[in-house]
Amino acid sequence: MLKPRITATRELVNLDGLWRFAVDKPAVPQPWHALLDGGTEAAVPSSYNDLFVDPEIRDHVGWVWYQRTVRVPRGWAGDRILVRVDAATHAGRVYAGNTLVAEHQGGYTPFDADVTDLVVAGEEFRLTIGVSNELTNVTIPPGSVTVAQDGRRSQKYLHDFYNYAGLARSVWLYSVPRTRITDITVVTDVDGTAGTVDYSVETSTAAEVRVRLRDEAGAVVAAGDGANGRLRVENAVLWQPGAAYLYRLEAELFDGDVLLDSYPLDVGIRTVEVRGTQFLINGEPFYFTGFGKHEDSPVRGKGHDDAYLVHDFQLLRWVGANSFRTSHYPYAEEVIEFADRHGIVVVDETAAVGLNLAVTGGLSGVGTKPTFSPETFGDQTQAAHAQHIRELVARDKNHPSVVMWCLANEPASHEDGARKYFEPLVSLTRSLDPTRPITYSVVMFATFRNDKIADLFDVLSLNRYYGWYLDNGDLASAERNLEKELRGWAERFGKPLIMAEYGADAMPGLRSVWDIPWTEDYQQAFLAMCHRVFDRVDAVTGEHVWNFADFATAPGIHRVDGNRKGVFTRDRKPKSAAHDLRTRWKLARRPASPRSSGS
Ligand code: GCB
Repeated sequence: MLKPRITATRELVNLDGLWRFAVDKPAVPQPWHALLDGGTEAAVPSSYNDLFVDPEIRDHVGWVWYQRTVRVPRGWAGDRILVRVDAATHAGRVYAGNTLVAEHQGGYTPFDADVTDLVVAGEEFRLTIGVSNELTNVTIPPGSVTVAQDGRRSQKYLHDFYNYAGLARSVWLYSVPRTRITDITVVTDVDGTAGTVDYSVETSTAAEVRVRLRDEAGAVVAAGDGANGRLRVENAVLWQPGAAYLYRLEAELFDGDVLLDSYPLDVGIRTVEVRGTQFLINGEPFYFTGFGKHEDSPVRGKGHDDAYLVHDFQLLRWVGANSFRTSHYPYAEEVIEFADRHGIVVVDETAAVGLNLAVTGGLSGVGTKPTFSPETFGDQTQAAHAQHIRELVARDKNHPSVVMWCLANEPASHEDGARKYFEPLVSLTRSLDPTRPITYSVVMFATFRNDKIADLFDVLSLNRYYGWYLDNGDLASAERNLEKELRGWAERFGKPLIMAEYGADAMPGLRSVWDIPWTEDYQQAFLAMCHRVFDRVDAVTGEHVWNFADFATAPGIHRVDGNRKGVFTRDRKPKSAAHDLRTRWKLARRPASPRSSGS
């Protein structure tokens, strides 16, 4: 799926700003039939929840409405005109005037509404977007709505981060030519000192395709004719972690000498491969340092914000992180593009968090119902999950920073039914993208003995909390148990292990000379303990601390104004642990530089 861009043949209008806003009231006439007139306005992009002080808006379950008037540029007559919604969390409906033009399920991938036949170049139209935050057993992520005795509806879900909703990313109006490029796929490889770029250009109607590849100085280094082909770049500059280099593929569509459409795509030439217990980028062992993150900030919730984007990447570099995981949903495409340009490696995760009813049983790991069954998460959930994977791969397949797909966070991979559920999703992902390894984040209830799906994946990403949820306050036992478990996974599967989550909550300023959970000192001692273990187990090929920053959670007795496992506070101030990580990852340069490893 191509991101809307301004080119010689395409134009783009950004629709961000203040939109009229209302929560759905079933008794009131359908809001797209008239102007919303309640006087409430909401910022786009932003989650709506924390913008207002009214709990009826914050805790509303169901549809909300955003509306604004849009003028179509007068030069667009004859083009196709589309509205692109970068994200409507978790379901969206788009109306041009009174007409429904698009519906979409899934809160973190973009969708288009074609409004060509409903709008006129040079004139205005009323654009209304409905957004629903409801999660059910057939949505990704899943959840359920409960109705209290007094009729209040509340949303339950199986993950701790707050269920922010709304138009959290940009909305665009854009034009494309009638005969146009509809998609481009590139796959890169390295051949000695040369790089190769296999390209495939899809078009709405058959027409002549020409492509050129330019280096960063703008010089043409390769060119080709036809919708598919291979470009060869002698002495290629590779895209490397920490040293991004992007070529630009210019795809053009011609009718004789007449240019019909043109689209530029940034291309990083690099390879990714799993060999034994190593993760190789450009043939070199790569050791992941970094975090599981969240799109989360005060007031905006999950709203994309370029200032936080720049600052977060500054902090990643400052602390010596070379990578992050998009826990627990695909992030804004701007984030991935930024990673492409700045050489940060990304593990790209779907929004499938909470496919695990075992968590309802607390630490016992036994839920009241099986996770995978027709009554709980069955064929319809799996179909929604498959659609998410298709949309994620369609959006992010050309990004060099994305080195691996993570299909789910902490599914009940130890339960019967997990294999039947995941096997087709693994095959689907491999058929959509045969080039990238795949992983899933393994919940603590799934051990190297009882897990039912680990052999299907290339890399095992372990979420482990020895010293926090287990062995709390007893780091000596935690150290023994963590090492025993990591060795068990390494011996049974012989695959690379990434510690995808390890972390301890810490309240900034709370200090102790003893191992007292919730202090900054304990968070430091906890991380030091984990690092000693990782350095003893060769199969560990990366460490992603949980979490980059404190983040908002659903209300609950286990959280003090949010999840405090951040190494930075929610407003991005370092806790003491941040300095320790910096010493380990950046100043000591161990083990951030590649290690050679056996099993
Ligand atoms: C986990 C989850 C993550 C939570 C974390 C915690 O295992 O994957 O979403 O935030 O634990 O802090 O409990």
